[in-house]
Amino acid sequence: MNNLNIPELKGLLSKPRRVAITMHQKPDGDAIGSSLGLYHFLKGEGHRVEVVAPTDYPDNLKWMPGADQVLIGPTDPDRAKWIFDGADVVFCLDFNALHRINEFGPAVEDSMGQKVSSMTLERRIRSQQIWAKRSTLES
Ligand SMILES: [Mn+2]
Repeated sequence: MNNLNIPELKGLLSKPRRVAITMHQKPDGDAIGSSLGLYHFLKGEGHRVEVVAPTDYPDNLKWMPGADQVLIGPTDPDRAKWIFDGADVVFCLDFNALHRINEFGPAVEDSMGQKVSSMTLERRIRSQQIWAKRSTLES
């Protein structure tokens, strides 16, 4: 979904951006928690941030700070698509195949914004750590 490395991502976020954050359908604690954590962090950094859930999620996750700001996509699909369409960056958290966001997959795919998948980043970070460990062992 994305080929950004960490320095490139930092570069992209080095000025205020319009950021959309989304997660897999039927969001669980991982998906909502990571999305809201990133939402608060990026807002603190001066970005304009919107969180779109592809479906509703359990009430017992709605205590999280910022949960009232999450747009449940199917309640206003036009607004959800408008958010993806206008985003400079679309963070895709806790999934890596666009069919997992149901009818919003094409809107994310067609967005001119840079797509960033948390799973790809995790893999990249992990391989960098392995690489760092290996070079430490070899030196
Ligand atoms: Mn999950």
